[in-house]
Amino acid sequence: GAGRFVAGETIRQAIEAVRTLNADGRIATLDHLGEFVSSEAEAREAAEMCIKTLEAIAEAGVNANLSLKMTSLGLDISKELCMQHMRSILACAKSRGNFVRIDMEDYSHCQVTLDILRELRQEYDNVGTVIQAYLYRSEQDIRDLNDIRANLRLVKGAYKEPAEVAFPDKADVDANYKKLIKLHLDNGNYTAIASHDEQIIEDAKRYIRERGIPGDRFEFQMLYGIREDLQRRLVQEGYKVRVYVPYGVDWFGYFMRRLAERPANVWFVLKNLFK
Ligand code: FMN
Repeated sequence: GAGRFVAGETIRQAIEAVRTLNADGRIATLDHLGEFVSSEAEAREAAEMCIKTLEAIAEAGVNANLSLKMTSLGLDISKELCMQHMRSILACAKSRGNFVRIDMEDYSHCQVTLDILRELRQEYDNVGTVIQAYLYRSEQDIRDLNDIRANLRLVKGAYKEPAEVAFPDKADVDANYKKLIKLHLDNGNYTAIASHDEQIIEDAKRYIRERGIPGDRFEFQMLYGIREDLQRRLVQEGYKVRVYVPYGVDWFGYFMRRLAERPANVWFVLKNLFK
């Protein structure tokens, strides 16, 4: 087993992890790991896994939606191929009354991701994506996405990006993050605040309280196994908390990014890699 940060390798194990979260009031988003797709056949398999996951969620009756990475659906092979897979996945989600979040990957995929979101939103309303506060362009993107009332997860950003496109200083990322949360909330659009940073979370809570923003307009999100104390505390305070639950055999990339974020995670990564 992959251990503390990954919910298991099978859909069944992932659903069990969601059940446990649901039991104490947390909801979930399931992500079938698999980023390194090089063939059309692998992309099709990944799309089928997304559909199986949506069906398993519906059959189990658990409270979870789906997160996915479009590079795993063949985005680097062809945009059209990826869009076809997205349409099948969204049709399945729609028939099950569920929602799909497109994770944001590195900067080279940012524009095409937003283009695809726009196109898909003409046919489906149950899809959203992610905006990264470390990118200079993100404020304008949020303003532009207001015309489709985009449902966005806002994050700091996890990839290594050059100073040409992203704030190099953490303080600037944090300040921009707080600003973007307020901007998207003020526009009246659904805002998922995905962070383990208590300073960011407290700032968002204060703003939400001051403005009287209704509870059906936002949620907090955290990664499976990280800051469980904070996850539970927010639930106790009455906030909606969604936990990102990765599962599957291809979890190496997931661990490597946790490591890149915080070198102190190295022992967890090593322990989990060789367990
Ligand atoms: N980072 C991305 O670049 N793209 C994503 O799609 C993305 N999704 C995330 C989903 C969740 C639920 C969380 C908690 C984080 C996600 N991140 C994503 C990672 C954040 O950008 C960030 O690297 C990480 O949360 C550490 O920052 P923090 O101190 O705000 O938690």
